[in-house]
Amino acid sequence: MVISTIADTVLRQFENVQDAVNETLFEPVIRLGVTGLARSGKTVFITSLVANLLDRGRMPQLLAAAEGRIEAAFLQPQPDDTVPRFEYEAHLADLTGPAPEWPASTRAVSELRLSLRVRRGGLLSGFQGPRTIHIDIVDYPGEWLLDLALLEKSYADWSAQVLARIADRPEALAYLGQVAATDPTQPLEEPTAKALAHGFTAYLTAARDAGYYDCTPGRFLLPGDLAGSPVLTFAPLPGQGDGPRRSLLREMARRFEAYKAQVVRPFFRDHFSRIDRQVVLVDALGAIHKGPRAVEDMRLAMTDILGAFRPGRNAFLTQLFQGRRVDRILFAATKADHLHHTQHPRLTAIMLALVRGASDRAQFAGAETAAMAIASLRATTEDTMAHDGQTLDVVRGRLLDTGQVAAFYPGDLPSDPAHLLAPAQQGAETWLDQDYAVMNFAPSVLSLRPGDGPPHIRLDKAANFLIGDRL
Ligand SMILES: Nc1nc2c(ncn2[C@@H]2O[C@H](COP(=O)(O)OP(=O)(O)OP(=O)(O)O)[C@@H](O)[C@H]2O)c(=O)[nH]1
Ligand SMILES: [Mg+2]
Repeated sequence: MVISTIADTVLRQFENVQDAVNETLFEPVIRLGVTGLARSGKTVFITSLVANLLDRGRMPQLLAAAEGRIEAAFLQPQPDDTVPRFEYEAHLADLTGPAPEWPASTRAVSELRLSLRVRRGGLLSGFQGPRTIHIDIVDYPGEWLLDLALLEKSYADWSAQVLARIADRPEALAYLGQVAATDPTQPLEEPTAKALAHGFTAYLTAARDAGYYDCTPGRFLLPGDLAGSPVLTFAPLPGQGDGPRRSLLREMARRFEAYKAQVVRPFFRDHFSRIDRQVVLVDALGAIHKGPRAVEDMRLAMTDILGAFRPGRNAFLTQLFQGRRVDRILFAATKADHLHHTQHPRLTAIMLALVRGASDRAQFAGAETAAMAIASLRATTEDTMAHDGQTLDVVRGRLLDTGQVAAFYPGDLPSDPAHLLAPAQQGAETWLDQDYAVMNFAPSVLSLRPGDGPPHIRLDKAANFLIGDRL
């Protein structure tokens, strides 16, 4: 434990030096992290951001673009040889082809390097030629940040907490039955361990589908190439202490520690600690649609996720960051094209309430934060319709299941987020006064003018906050 902590730190310091050398002598690199819970819109965000940085016709709020200082933008091989490349071309083809579709779910961390050749603004502009600035965009699941909390827990503590939390969830019935039929102090038999891990993974999958967000260990749902390996073949079991030698309990505890050492820590060391700018995507509308329980659950998950951005609270992270930190964090409520723009400020307010503390700068060790409602890829147009003698602000788009074009009124979001969050926190089963609908729209068929990227809402403003000051 101690040795690997020291090794992490030394590696970090070496990288810090290397980054600093690169930055001053050569070309600055901005590492932009993109995260969010499952289906929050990460892949679409990155694809559209890159497309709109390559073709900047729809980026008036990105100041360097508006001032015409970005002379060129191009994709380059990324610097990290062991990280899969973000499949930009494939995702873009999905979204902008003749029969557009949303990209498939992604399962692991991936990365893309976009380089911009930028002329300096202001006084320096006359003296220096254009510089190249690299933007390394890193896509990683928000669930992996939830794993940070595991580092501070022993297997016994973790098991006790998980078993208590899931005790009355219908999705956990089968797994709890398995646990009841297992004696953890028995000698380890691999098939038993495997069956328990399977059962627990099945519970996590069902829980996620039912709208729970507290589905850790994060890698159980997104195993990537670790699927089936011992670090993922454990599950929570009741029991005190380590259990007898060679017992199921003891081996489970060992694998739990291996998961922390070989999965969780390397992610924070190799990816998370190197991020300069972070966007956290939140599908607040999706959670509201699922109901109060999903909203409360998302709030709890977001609180945990954001814990990772307060390194002072965690000894391992403090050591890893060595005073370096994420210096800007954007909270973005995605899929805002489901709402008429008159409701966007309310969506932003709700998301901010969900990530409470976000507006409290001190909590993020001085990082600058901002909040916006965005749509990475706008799939609707706005309209106003007469309904029951009133006018209704609606959006219009092509439905994903039927292909029909429909007008859609999602419900009136409250101007005070507490009207949603309070009942959620108090355990309400359904919303009292409103039903919030979410329709799944298909991406529109696009005919882009040369120089224009795909249509979006406030993606330019988001980009300006995230990287604008460095261009
Ligand atoms: N209308 C609309 N829908 C969007 C937008 N962005 C994402 N979506 C919807 O949200 C779904 C998930 O988006 P992704 O970008 O795949 O989300 P993700 O976070 O990468 O999801 P995972 O890889 O499964 O974690 C898409 O399939 C779309 O249905 C948007 O800007 N507008
Ligand atoms: Mg994805």
